[in-house]
Amino acid sequence: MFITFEGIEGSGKTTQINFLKDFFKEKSIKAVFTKEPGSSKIGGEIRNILLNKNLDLSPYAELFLIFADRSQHVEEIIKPNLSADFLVISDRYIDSTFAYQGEGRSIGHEEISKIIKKMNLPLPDKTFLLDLPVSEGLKRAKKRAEFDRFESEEIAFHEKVRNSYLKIYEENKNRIIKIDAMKSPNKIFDEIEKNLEIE
Ligand code: Z5A
Repeated sequence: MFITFEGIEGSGKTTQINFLKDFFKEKSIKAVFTKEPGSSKIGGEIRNILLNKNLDLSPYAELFLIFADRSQHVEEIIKPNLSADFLVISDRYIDSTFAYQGEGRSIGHEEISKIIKKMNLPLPDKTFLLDLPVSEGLKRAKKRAEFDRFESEEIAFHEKVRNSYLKIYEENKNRIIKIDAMKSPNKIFDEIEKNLEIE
């Protein structure tokens, strides 16, 4: 089973994934936790470029770096673990690309769909979308560290990303579980646990 977590910056993905790690440990459920960008060795190098706010990447340079990272991630980590019947949990995956590059950078949904099909990427079985207002997400992210290249974008960019996620949810309600990320971390995890459907 392949599960992904999605949402704007500061939506609480890392917090919930840490809860999930503890939950699985308690239940002795084996799972592989991974994230994008940057989980493979090559991906780590790509992540440094993608998040460097001193670099002025063009939209397509950014898009192809994201897909270069994803290709390594899928071939080295996701596919082998899914083939071995492990549960794989990724912090961000294809919905991030639709939201950030497709909508945020105005590349378009169709273009991105074509690349995903061509790459024959495994699709998630279930996705948790943590949704909250942009102002709150950025406030939370700001508390943590200096803003990276994405976080430094204008509010309008982040609003486009959030709206795109909401649209993707409307079109994929069979796969995506949307959770109000303004709730307390414990309440959010209760909803995740309820929707996991894992014995
Ligand atoms: N990107 C892309 O453009 N296209 C793609 O296809 C992919 C990625 C795959 C990776 O960033 C960047 O890559 C990302 C999009 C782009 N943009 N940015 N930036 P990253 O990996 O560095 O970070 P992130 O994925 O955006 O996550 P994040 O900013 O680290 O946030 P988070 O993991 O969702 O949140 P958190 O760390 O769990 O929580 C943030 C703070 O809020 C923290 O202080 C918590 O204690 C607090 N928190 C958490 N939950 C709550 C609740 N419920 N209430 C109150 N406070 C809370």
